[in-house]
Amino acid sequence: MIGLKTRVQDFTIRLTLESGRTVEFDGPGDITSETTDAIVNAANSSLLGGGGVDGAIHRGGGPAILAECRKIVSRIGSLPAGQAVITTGGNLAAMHVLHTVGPIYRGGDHGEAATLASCYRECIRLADEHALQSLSFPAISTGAYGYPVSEAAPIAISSTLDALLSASHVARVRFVLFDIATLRAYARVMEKPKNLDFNSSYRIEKKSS
Ligand code: AR6
Repeated sequence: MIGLKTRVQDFTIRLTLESGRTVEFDGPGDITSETTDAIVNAANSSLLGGGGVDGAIHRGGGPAILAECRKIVSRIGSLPAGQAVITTGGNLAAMHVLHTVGPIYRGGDHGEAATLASCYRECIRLADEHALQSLSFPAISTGAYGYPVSEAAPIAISSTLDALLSASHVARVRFVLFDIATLRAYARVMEKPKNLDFNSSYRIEKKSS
């Protein structure tokens, strides 16, 4: 396991804000291998596990994550869509897991965009509250919950950039995208970043390979 924590993580595209904070887009990749302070789980309201990213995180992190989720459930009942909670990362390289529940896509006119944006904002706010400096996101809601990635990607990026502007500790956010199609959808947004709902200055680098 030595070396895991010091592994240099790669990026395909990197956006740097004036403040020096960075947003990296990388893939195809498995979020359970990330060495950021926290990784984000696309959970469901029961917090008791599932398939996709959720299954991979619980398998990789072991029973300590589920034990903490059960304690949270006994306190709050269930986690509403758009909110986030924090647990240990268990056996994962990341110290923490931020569990958030994305919206189930029902055509796009049921408040899905606002709920999805809230997931990204709440995760960054919670990470910041815990003085974490880095976190990695999957493409929340774009698997079992059916959100078209071409619609979800600009929301994920805009809400993340917005939340970063008011963060005190979080300085690095990674989007770890599981397959080529998802990575391409994010890359397409970054080809025309002026279309993003975001007005502060930034610079963009692309890996040359
Ligand atoms: N690393 C990064 N991304 C991944 C990984 C991984 N290891 N595995 C899948 N993805 P999903 P949702 C991608 O279905 O749509 C669960 O059962 C995947 O390709 O994991 O928010 C929960 O318990 C897709 O692009 O999450 C809920 O019931 C993205 O992650 C429900 O699914 C999200 O796919 C949540 O559905």
